[in-house]
Amino acid sequence: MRREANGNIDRWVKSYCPYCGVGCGLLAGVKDGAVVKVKGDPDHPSSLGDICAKAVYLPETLRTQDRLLHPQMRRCQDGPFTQVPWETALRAVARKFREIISEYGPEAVAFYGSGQLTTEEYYVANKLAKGFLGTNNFDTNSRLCMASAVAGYKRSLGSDGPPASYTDIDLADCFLLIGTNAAECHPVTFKRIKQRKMQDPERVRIIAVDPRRTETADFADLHLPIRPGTDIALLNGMLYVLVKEGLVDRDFIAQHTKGFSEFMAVVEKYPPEGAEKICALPECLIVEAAMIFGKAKKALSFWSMGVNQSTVGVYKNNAIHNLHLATGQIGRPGCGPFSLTGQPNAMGGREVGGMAHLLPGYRDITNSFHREEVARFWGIPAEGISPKPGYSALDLFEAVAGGKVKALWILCTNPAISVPDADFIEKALRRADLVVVQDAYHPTGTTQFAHILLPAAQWSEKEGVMTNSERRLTYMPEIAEAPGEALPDWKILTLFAREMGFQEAFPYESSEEIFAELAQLTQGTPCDYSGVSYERLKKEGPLQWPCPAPDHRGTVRLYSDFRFSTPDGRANFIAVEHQEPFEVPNQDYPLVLTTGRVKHQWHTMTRTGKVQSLSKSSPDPFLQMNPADAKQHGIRDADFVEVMSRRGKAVVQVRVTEEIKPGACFMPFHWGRQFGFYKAANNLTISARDPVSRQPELKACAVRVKRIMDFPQGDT
Ligand SMILES: Nc1nc2c(c(=O)[nH]1)N[C@H]1C(S)=C(S)[C@@H](COP(=O)(O)OP(=O)(O)OC[C@H]3O[C@@H](n4cnc5c(=O)[nH]c(N)nc54)[C@H](O)[C@@H]3O)O[C@H]1N2
Ligand SMILES: Nc1nc2c(c(=O)[nH]1)N[C@H]1C(S)=C(S)[C@@H](COP(=O)(O)OP(=O)(O)OC[C@H]3O[C@@H](n4cnc5c(=O)[nH]c(N)nc54)[C@H](O)[C@@H]3O)O[C@H]1N2
Ligand code: SF4
Ligand SMILES: [Mo]
Repeated sequence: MRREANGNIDRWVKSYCPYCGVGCGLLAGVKDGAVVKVKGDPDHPSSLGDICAKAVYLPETLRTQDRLLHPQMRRCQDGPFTQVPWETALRAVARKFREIISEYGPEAVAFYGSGQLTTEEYYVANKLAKGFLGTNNFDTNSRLCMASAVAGYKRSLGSDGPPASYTDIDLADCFLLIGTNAAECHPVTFKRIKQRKMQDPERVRIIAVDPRRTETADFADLHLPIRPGTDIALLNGMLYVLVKEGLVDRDFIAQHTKGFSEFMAVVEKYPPEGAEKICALPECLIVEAAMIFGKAKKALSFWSMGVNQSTVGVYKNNAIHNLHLATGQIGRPGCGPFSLTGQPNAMGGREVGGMAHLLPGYRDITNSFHREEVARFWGIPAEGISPKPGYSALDLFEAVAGGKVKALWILCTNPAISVPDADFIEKALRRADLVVVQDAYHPTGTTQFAHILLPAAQWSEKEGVMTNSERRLTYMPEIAEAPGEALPDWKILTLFAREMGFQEAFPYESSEEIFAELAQLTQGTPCDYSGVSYERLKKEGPLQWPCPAPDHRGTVRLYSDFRFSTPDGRANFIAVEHQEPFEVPNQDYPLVLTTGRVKHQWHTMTRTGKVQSLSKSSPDPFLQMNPADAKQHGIRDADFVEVMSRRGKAVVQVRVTEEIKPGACFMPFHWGRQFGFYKAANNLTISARDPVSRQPELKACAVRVKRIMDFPQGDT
């Protein structure tokens, strides 16, 4: 028998993966008080024991040389840091915040957070900013990630919230994977899709829509390599075919939706031969995709950044919903539109109202009734919450650069690397009077711009709750002690709130108290989890919202009565038209650059970058180019090239490959400037954004590529 490799583990503790929104359950193996091993938790209903490599190597990311262990301060952004006690650091931030607020008003201070905070941390930050400091300037990296999906759900279905569940994968016979490389970015969900396909390979069909032939597309029955940014033309084209072929569900449309005829007036403009031209895709593939989807008994659509990160990101979402509404593929087992959430708790962030235009419980800043409800709950006057939405992520950095926002507190995100147009972001950070960075590590791309550094406890060193893509809440325990003086983010925020004089509203001594408060505030809202408690999550395991009572078992599927969250219960068809990306290629910048991820790196690499086993498969950024484009530019495989956009430059090695569509090129964005100034994809990207969701177009900007060095061929 193989010796159990876990032989010398003292105990196994159930936890939750702090990487992607699949939200796998983990078992953390503890030895001498430290997490030394991670494996899948077979009892977790979202992952059934499965995990991916990133989670396996979590222990190596915990006690690294560059952990930020103590609060530190410095006079100016170029000076040396001095270690200071917690009280000194928080008092200094509070003093500066008070000064700025009294001179320029509360809108001159801001927080920029992350979908990797726990729900409790998110809630405290949000409550502090919106209810007590009087600024709605609390936005997060979700703006770069799920903002278009949130707005898309609201417009089409009346409320945010993915309607389906992972169990629907086991029942579906058609999968539309659009703008998602789930095989590399949501591997455990993708594996479940793969298993479903293998169970019934003849009947189950997978369609992948991506300008690149990714690992995901490679497994699909049908790959549609569209020109970047043309998803709406494709989806409208598919709808055109569905209508002509009589594959729409007229009863469903009549009983449960509205706006179909206005919508059809637009769809009429997209016969597949027209869509062919816009998408640069053979007409027959569009017809084939429509026929597969239309004939499916149960169709699920999954999407992520190829859809959301676009100047028409919201409309792309609406186009996906249109497809499901026209075919009645929603609310029943095995079907539905299902956005794949990027980060482990981007969903929780939405529940606490963690964006500049939202309030807890899927409430809106601009809705006076919502503001009153929340204000009453927080014990402040109704006018205590400003009716004006705060700055959304990119608008926030612009406000900092323009001197309108003077103090910026960044927590659990690394914008110097992850926000488009890195030059601009650095300029903005340099302009601020106060930059506070609360991270687990130092240096990072962003800590370099901090005046004050606050050391955060990270995964396994703090407790909290997170919600995954399928609306499932998992409790994450504190397993090991945080190193140095690092504190959980909720604790840091609570101490700061008290320093600002809000002791009564921030009495929290534990994360559990915060959760209980929030749970109560969700009562009667679409994301009602007033029936969830730490006690239940620990005893019964993860639960899916809505879960409105202590004896409620949670909800697998939304809209199973086909009553949508709109005032009249009908879902909205939304007529959407194709629009080109903001920056179209021309003679000077002839290629479209799209950016994204590789399998074994996580975002800005503060964690995965330190794991050799993960980094060796992708040690450096690269540029995928189609052979036709490469030839035209005199570029061969493995040459080094300079990639130029109107905003900046990157230098990378080229991979010449048929895997990417002619006219497009791809570069991963994980590498920030500290890995080498010109390794950063966000030197190139554009901050153009969707007018509704304010999400930036990280998937398309115009570039030119020039060979600067042959790949050394060697003597042999
Ligand atoms: N390994 C790994 N996994 C991750 C992450 C990570 O950093 N590393 N991050 C997590 C997070 S926060 C997120 S948001 C998700 C993101 O997960 P994904 O969205 O799957 O990842 P991306 O690589 O950003 O983009 C997906 C695909 O969109 C395609 N695409 C580009 N433009 C278009 C277009 O116009 N239309 C269509 N249809 N497709 C297009 C790209 O070619 C790319 O393959 O991954 C999560 N999981
Ligand atoms: N070009 C391009 N740019 C992109 C994208 C793209 O596709 N293309 N995708 C965008 C998307 S979808 C996303 S989600 C963003 C992600 O971008 P970021 O959020 O900037 O990336 P991360 O590396 O995940 O940053 C998390 C930070 O929090 C720290 N951290 C980890 N755990 C904790 C903790 O418990 N507490 C605290 N306080 N800190 C902690 C980490 O060390 C790290 O510095 O990138 C966006 N940027
Ligand atoms: S699939 Fe996502 S949630 Fe699951 S182990 Fe991998 S990174 Fe973690
Ligand atoms: Mo994301």
